[in-house]
Amino acid sequence: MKKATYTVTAALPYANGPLHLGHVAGVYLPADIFVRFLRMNAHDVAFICGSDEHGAAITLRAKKEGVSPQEIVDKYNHLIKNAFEQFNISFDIFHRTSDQLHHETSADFFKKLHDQGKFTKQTSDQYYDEEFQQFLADRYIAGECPKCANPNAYGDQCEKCGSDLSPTDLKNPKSTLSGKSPVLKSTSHWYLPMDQHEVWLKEWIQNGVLDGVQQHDPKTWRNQVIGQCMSWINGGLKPRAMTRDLDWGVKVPLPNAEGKVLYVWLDAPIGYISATKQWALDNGKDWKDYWCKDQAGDRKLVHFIGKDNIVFHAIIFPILLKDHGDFILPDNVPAYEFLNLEGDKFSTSRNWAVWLHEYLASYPEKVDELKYVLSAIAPESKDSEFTWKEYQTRVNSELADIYGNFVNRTLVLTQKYYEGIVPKPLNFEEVDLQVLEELKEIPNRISKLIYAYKLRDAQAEMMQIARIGNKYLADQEPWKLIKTNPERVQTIMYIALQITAKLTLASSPFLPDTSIKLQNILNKKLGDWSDFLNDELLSPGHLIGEPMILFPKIEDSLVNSELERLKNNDDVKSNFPQ
Ligand code: B3M
Ligand code: ZN
Repeated sequence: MKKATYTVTAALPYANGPLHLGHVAGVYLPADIFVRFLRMNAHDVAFICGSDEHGAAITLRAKKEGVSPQEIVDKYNHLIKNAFEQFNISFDIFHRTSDQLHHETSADFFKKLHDQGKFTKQTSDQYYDEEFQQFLADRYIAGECPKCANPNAYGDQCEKCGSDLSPTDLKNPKSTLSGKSPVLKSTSHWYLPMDQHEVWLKEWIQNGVLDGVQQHDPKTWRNQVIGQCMSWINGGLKPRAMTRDLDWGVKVPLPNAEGKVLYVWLDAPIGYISATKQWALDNGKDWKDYWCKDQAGDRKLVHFIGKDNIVFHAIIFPILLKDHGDFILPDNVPAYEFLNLEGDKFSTSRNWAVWLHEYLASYPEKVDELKYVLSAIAPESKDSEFTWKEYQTRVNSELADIYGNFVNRTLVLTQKYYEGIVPKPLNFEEVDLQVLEELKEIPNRISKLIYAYKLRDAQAEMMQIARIGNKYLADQEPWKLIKTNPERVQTIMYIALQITAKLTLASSPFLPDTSIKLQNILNKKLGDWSDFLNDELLSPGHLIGEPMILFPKIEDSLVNSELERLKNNDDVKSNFPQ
């Protein structure tokens, strides 16, 4: 059977501030695990990301820092890109939407839709800040949310209840530039008549059917994603402006459109396409194989996102892709809930956050530890929480005491008894056969879970291999038998080494650095999921290397100093963006 092919995207982070652990746990790490697993299974995959460099998020940040938007995006594109590299997130490309290729790609996209009559032009009165001489859309305007009464809702969205808003929905609106009440002024924009798309969207989202053809299996979509989309659609979609009166962004490619740029949520998802184009150019590929119906075949487009981005990826972008006509639609939109921190929401304004680049600067050698903990607590189906205490417990009592302990014991005893040479097994006893049997099922369970986007359970299954190994050694006690029954020890150690090899292989998507370290020690390349079909990954006579401590214990002092740092941050207000 031909292997499915994939284009996997991870939400483009705004280049207006650093990434915190909430972003990592709920988008980038799961996407990376998914992609690493696909690659190990010989799926053709492109893993696409980049920074989102337009929109009010950027210009407001620039204003606050008193520098140009370009300086802001350069600074944070760099910071974010480096943090991803150091954290070993395996994007095929990390692009940026300020790039010329992106401007061209998104302007062409808009032009094609415009020329096909997919937009309607409307003139209306919109809020305007007289002092700053600027129209106030999106985050340029704030006021009370009509749905939940949050006094600080933005003109596009209430971050408290997640409602999708327009500036005119806000009660008591104020300009976020001047803080003053705005006036109304007439302006023209191009609107996407989303109301005209309700019928096919419903059928596509609920049943996975488009134009009478089954496109995806809706059972693989998360309930929250379908639920949120249906509640928007059933609430009635409204035409949404696809342009803005701003000078920072992709210029509207039409005559008489001076001072107008594309709405950031129109150009940002097209950023996935322009990033793919750049990657294809750099690697001698054809980007159309990854996006275009005629060439991509049944390639699966998968968007990893946070839950606040659902409407844009599961409703607006699919409308744009379908209207354009050339493109495939997403096969899945795995959206994550939010991660909290020490009993409170991550807050950039209060600096109540653990910043990825700061973590990496403090603990550059603890990349897999953080990956492990974040995957174990990932907010897959509901909000979850990161605490430093739990970080310590999971590293110490799971990674160190179970995983590390098992591997270390196996490697130390192999050196001690056999000078690093894999022993020849003699008689397999019932318990040995049982362990081998149990191990055979785990890779299939991991695969099923990953294809179903249940990465948290998949990682737990990987740890199950270490648990089985640990229990096996503890029950068999080779260190006691070595004097009285050395033949039996040969078999035990042979099995323990096979378990170690399987653990190394299964760890690769979740703990890639550790897996490489172990492959080096085992002196064996284990990067292909089909290696699981081989019962004997390490043959008798094969020479392995010296053991090392994989996961040093996390001291209380680390937990205490991190808690102290958070508390101090909370006292001294940060100047990071909202
Ligand atoms: N930059 C929003 C966010 O970071 C936005 C995602 C764009 S994905 C095309 O939440
Ligand atoms: Zn609200």
